[in-house]
Amino acid sequence: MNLKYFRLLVALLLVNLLNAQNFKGKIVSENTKEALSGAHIQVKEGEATYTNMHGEFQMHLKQTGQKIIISFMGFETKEIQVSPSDEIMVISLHEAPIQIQGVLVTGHIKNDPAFTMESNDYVKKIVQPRNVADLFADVNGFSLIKRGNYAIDPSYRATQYEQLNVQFDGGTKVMHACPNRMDPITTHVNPEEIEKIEIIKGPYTVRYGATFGGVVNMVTQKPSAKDFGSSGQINAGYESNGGSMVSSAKIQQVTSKYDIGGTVGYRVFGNYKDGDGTEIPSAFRSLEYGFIAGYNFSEKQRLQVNWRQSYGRDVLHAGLPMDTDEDNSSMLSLDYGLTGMDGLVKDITAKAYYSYVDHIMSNTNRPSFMMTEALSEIDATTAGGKMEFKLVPNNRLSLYTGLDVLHIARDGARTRLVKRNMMGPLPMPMEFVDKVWQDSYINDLGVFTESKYLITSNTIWTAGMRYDNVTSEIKDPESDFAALYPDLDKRTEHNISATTSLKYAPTTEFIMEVAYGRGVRSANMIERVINHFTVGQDPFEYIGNPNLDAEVNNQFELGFKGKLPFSDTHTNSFNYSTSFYYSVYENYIVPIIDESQTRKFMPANEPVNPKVFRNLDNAYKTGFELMAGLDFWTNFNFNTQLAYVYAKNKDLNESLPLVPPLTTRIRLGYETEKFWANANYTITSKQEDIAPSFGEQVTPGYEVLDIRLGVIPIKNVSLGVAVLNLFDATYNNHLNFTFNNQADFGRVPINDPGRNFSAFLQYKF
Ligand SMILES: [Cu+2]
Repeated sequence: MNLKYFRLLVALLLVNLLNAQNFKGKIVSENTKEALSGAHIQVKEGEATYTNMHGEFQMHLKQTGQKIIISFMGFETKEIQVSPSDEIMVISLHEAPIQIQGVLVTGHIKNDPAFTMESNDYVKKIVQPRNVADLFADVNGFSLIKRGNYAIDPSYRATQYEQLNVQFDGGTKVMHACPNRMDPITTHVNPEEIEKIEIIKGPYTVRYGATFGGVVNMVTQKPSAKDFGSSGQINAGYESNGGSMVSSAKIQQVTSKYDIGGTVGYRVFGNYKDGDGTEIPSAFRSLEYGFIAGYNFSEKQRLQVNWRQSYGRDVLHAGLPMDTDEDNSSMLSLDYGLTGMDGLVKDITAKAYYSYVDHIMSNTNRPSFMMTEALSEIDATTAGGKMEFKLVPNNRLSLYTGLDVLHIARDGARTRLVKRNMMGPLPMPMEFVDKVWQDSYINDLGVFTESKYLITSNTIWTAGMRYDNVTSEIKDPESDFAALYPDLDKRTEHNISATTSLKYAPTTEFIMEVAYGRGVRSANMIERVINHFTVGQDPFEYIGNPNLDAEVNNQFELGFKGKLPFSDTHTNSFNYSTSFYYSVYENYIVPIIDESQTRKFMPANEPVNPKVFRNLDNAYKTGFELMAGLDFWTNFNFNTQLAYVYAKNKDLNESLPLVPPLTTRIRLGYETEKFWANANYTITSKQEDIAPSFGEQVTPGYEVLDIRLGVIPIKNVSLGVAVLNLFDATYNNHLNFTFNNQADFGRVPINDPGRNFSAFLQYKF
């Protein structure tokens, strides 16, 4: 480095030091006198900081009588005038009426699980119509498994489906009915309602249900104390590629005693075109509405009820053998919270929910319809709940203990009308009925205890353990399935999972974490009971295996994140975070070709031998995520992110399926209160580590540039415009399915959308 610059740097650092802190404070709860760590302190039009683990902070005041604003989640915001002083000023905050937010990540270092990550605040900076799964598209480590434009599943670090514990609002689940996953949990809520997405990167907590790979919690927007009175909003959006329209509205009334709110949304998506102008069958329509009401018995006690329904219609799935005629889902949830009690038990929270999905799909518009008309009518019921106690035996130790239950039941059949065989049309079509789910259920009863212990003032140790009692039964087996598994009976599994982690935060601007988690997942219903259906990415028939052992993930992780401010105001800083992980799997569940079995449906078709789900023992996964960013010139930010996964199935000597390629994201943004703009450049590398036994092929790399602008032209109105895939690149992600049973396409991967202009308008009142 040039000596002149070095001197300048030293001088700058010295100026920072000379500008030393002249105000010290401590933030405590008015009620409990407990120190509050992570509270935000902002000098009006100036510096901002957070309290450390003792609730303490210090800052520099430029003059006497400056106003500071102190805010902390769960407490009322306080504004006071302060002056430079040598004394530590103790400031108490008044607790806000409790709110059941269903959030896992609060920003309180002492309470949050290890290795958490939060997505952006979607509600504030919304610029384009979205699917829920699109919300994951720009989150480091996430990829999308696409079968078209509707049935999109998130994949995190090559972990997907039931390997991820995907939920709403801290525990509510809606399980899909369709064996082809045409209706994953992400399709049952209006994406404009999602406020943020929280991620726990591995099985590092036992409090939110059995977790194999990680927890994904989608937090929906709820009425809060911030918006007392009546308010609402209307949203409308348009996308040029497909001529798609979305519209939604929301109204709410909030008082200190109760709050009620209602939402409704309607979406019509057309078939999109890829970069070459080829139209991809992917259109759909959907309607959603929801209702939420809360009642505060006191400042410490609240009950909340949430009801929502969603209806999908005429959904085209380019990568699946059929299309959705109808998909209807209903969900009811109840949440109760009692907080801030005196004595050993501090908080009690309880949750109960019920959801029902019915699904109708057919092959009416597909080539196979000529031979056989197929119509499936299937349903899924999910019910569950949770009760948790927070115990605080002393001021160093917190214990969370409780139980949760999850019940999943599915039934339904496929009706086939065979019109032709190899000899030609049949004089008399023949009808068959195939049991899709064979009237099955899986019940999971879990008990858990997790402790958080403050070893030193800046080191937190977490340890947790849970036991899951999983019972399953196939109540109405097809005769050939019963013949294959003669001992079919009710089955009980006992799963033990555990975690331990250390969090070290020497300053408020640096955290280092190390964690181990053992996550256990009993086989899902497809893996257990599917009977000669094509449910994979390949043309194989699949046969379930009700005797599968539970899959185990032993995951180790090391990571740190921090911030280096380089200006007085803390608005300019260098941010960084990184995580490295290694997973050793036991009893990994993989479908394997079974030469002792033969195809049941359309026996003339290839391949002749179906796949049967089996446990394998030699598989592992490793990878990392890196992020480095600069906040500069007050309103600018520059960010670069890298995510890499390597997974190996040593038994088959190939990669595990659905492993995303190395992904690099580069983002430049400008942000003020009234205007924001950003450019996202995503470089996805070629993927050569593939799973040929899964029907995978090498996927070339590609680069995509998206540009988004948002503006608040007048009060209460925000307008967003975006150009996605500006260069109109023709590409497909490695995790996209291939076209399936489509007249105009062979078995090649589905291309992603080409250039797409979009606009989004929001009016608040
Ligand atoms: Cu379906």
